[in-house]
Amino acid sequence: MNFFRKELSNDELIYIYRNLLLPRMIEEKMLVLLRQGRISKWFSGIGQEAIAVGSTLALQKNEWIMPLHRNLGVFTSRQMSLQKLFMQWQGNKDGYSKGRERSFHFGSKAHHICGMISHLGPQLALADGVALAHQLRKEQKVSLAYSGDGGTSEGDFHEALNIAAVWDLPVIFLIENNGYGLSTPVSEQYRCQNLVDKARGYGMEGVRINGNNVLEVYDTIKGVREYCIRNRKPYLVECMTFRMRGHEEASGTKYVPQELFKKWVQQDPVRSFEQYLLAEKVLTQTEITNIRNGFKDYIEEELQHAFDAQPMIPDTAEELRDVYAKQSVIHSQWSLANRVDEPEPVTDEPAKRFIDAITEALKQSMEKHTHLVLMGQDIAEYGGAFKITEGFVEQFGKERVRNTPLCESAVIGTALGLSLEAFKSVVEMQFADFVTMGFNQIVNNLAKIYYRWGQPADVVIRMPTGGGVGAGPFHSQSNEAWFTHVPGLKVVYPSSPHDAKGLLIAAINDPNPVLYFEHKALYRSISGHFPGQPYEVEIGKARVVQQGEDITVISYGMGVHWTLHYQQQHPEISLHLLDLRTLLPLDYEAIRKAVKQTGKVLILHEDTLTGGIGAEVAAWVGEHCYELLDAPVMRCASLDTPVPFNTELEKNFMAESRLDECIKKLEAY
Ligand SMILES: Cc1ncc(C[n+]2csc(CCOP(=O)(O)OP(=O)(O)O)c2C)c(N)n1
Repeated sequence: MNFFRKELSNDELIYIYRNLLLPRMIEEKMLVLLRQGRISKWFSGIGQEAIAVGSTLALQKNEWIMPLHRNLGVFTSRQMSLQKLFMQWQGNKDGYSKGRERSFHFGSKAHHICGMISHLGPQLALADGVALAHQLRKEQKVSLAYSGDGGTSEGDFHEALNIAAVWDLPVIFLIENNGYGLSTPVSEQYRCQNLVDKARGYGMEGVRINGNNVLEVYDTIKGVREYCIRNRKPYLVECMTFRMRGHEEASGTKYVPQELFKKWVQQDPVRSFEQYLLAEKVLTQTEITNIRNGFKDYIEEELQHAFDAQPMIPDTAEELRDVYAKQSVIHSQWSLANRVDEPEPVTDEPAKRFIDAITEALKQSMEKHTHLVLMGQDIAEYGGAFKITEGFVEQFGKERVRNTPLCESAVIGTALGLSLEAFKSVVEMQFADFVTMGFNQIVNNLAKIYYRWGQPADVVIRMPTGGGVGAGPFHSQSNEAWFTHVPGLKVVYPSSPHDAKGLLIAAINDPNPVLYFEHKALYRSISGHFPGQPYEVEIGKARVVQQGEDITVISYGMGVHWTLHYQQQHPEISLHLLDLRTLLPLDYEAIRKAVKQTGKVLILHEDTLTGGIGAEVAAWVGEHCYELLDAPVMRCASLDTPVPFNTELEKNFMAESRLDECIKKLEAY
């Protein structure tokens, strides 16, 4: 292997060598511990260390890296505490994830390392978000994301590279091509000759290098970093390497031809560099032995601290508390000062529509938070599919009101990346139905990141939802229940203009990921009075819409309007109506009070019956309010079918068509 030291001094070469050697020696120790059953699982990076080490050393310490499962060298080159790393791998409370995450699935804000999730691909777009933050702040910085050769087949790889190219983001995408994705050879993974050929298709530059040569990696990434900053562009680097051990230790290497091991052992990154340093007389054999012995002692010492760590004592309250990030002090002061629980009739102003409330909340939030970015398809000059952001580009500029390519997953990932750099964002789904394309980012990345390693996901996803407009199965769904099952998310669903404004402002102020459902059929069909100044409606608080004596209806969204309409048509019955407003977390206190009011409960929603949020509320009422009930809890929901297109079929589908029947049944008890 040919090494070119260029301007590097002897001390710098030794520094690189030490960084390269440490992860190798840690791993060798880990393999022993694994055989002794003292750690559970290990993904080996032996043979690939030059990539993680060379690229990390080429970056500034405050530039974000999105490493994967074979990148121990990233963590050690950022000088993370070794005993804490060991505790992390043992699942100890004092590791980097309080024992909540395994192997390399953790991050550290202090070290600018973003924790991967198991799913391969989603981390790439987070690098886009970080780079966008740098671009908006005009900082001379890059972000760096890794992918394996297998990971390049994921749609997320395509989406992330495409966004970075279209938005001119300074991101280094680095592929570690080690020949296999678990047992799948690259011949069954892609058809282009080299993976770097893909760069051209995205309109970016790329280079293919020897990933086992630490100086080549270091020098290339240094140069690429300067290119990305100077030209404000992304870059693709393909590092050729080889995985010397199994995918993970238990899975073996039977499927790999022996000749490949023989070939690549000659290219070992640590041994080759060591030989080069000896030949160049940068180090003597004795000095190398001394360095190795020093590391050996260091590893043993740190390991002993980890072994001495206290055993885990689960604390349920702490576990539950750490699912959500707390509001910052400034925000919560602001929120309290501007909290309006009930609509205040404003007589000197005309009533405004539901859609105007959303626009107003967005506009006032954009004015308040100068680091808030809006992203979505056609939301800039066009104003969005429903014209909610019309005129925003003129007021806030295209940098903060961003049209996106069609790639929901990468846009949500970008939003999370922005949040790593303390930006807020609101992502508009053109229709709530299309959230399926970004589902993984929401339920696995956004929802879990705070619990896993304490990083908030300060993102709101706007979800134009619901049917009743003859739009068929893919523009009419109610999919809120998909998300109410996911710890870490908040789900809000206003039914009035007042709540639409207050809940959206609260969602944007909240540092947690919030799904904000806005019913399309309410946009222009209902109006109401609400304060002109910014205010919050507290997330997690239901509201009694009307007092009644005969039957309690617990509902939200369109169901609230169906109930009010029904009440108008049936003055002979007195309905007590509770609007949940927030579906996660639920307001159990308000539910209990509402149950107590009449003893007869009907839960009404537009969503389909089976597994809807109504099922959860019914179960809770049955379990906790049994003695308050005079009849079984009933649910009125839409049919368990997709939403049909034909207007008559759709009417028949909707819960409203069975409301009278349900109320009569309950009344008869
Ligand atoms: C989305 C997704 N599908 C499947 C897996 C299971 N899996 C874990 S690692 C792996 C192979 C990855 O290969 P590659 O991207 O080349 O990285 P390498 O392990 O070789 O470093 C697979 C299939 C996963 N983690 N994520």
